[in-house]
Amino acid sequence: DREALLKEIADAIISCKKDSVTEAVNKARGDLEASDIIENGLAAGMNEVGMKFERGKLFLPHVMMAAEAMTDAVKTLEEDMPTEQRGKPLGVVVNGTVEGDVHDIGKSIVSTMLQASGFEVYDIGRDVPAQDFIDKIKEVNANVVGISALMTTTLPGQKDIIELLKEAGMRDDTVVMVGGAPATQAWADKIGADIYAENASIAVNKTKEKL
Ligand code: HCB
Repeated sequence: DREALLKEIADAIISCKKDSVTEAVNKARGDLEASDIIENGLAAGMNEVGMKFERGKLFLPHVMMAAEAMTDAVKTLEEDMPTEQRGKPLGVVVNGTVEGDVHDIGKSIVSTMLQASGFEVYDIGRDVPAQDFIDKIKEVNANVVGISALMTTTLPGQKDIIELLKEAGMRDDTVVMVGGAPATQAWADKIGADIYAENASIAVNKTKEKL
């Protein structure tokens, strides 16, 4: 059943073995939605990996292997996601990870899910300087910016981008969404972001609501 399939996927991520992840994901592909597999299987496993790493039960090379397996699995699952075809996109989104931060798994999942839900998405990658966010928003005339940060040390990068948007006179025309493990609703309120997205489905729903 669904629970068993998802647990097998999460366990495979926790085992940090790419082959087990591929096998478990392929087993579930026909039966479960790609987004369900990503959020409740792969991401759930990755959360556990994070906790084990924090407790010193797993080491960085393991985390890297789990991350690589997860990235590959998400790429495969993207093929299964039906893109909601519409004449006009729901909105234009620039999504990236702040400067100094190479964590991009969660950010990329959010980009994929937004795209699959009918948004036009420009994923500008990871370790991106604040000014590059602004330049891209201007270039593609985006009305939403998604800003990911996974470390307490890089979290202030989200605030920097909001400040630059204000300076450029673009703040009122841009919905600002922040995400990443150390971000919270309280942090989002403090820096004046419009959306705090705890995960990719929330990111999609809240973005739809704001536009
Ligand atoms: Co990394 N790392 N890491 N790491 N890493 C964390 C983030 C720590 C919390 C682990 C720990 O020590 N407790 C920690 C940060 C501590 C802090 O806050 N200061 C940490 C550290 C310290 C580091 C290094 C410095 C380690 C080192 O080299 N000594 C180094 C960073 C180098 C750098 O960035 N300059 C590093 C490296 C790595 C990798 C490369 C091994 C790997 C990343 C691979 C990659 O991303 N391509 C990695 C990983 C995988 C993690 C953990 C284990 C998991 C992160 C993850 O992918 N989660 C993480 C532990 C944790 O987060 N608790 C650990 C799964 C995804 C699905 O969740 O939260 O990223 P997510 O995304 C969600 C959600 O936040 C939201 O939706 C997503 C989908 O549901 N969201 C958005 C995210 N972005 C959004 C954008 C939007 O627009 C909207 C919503």
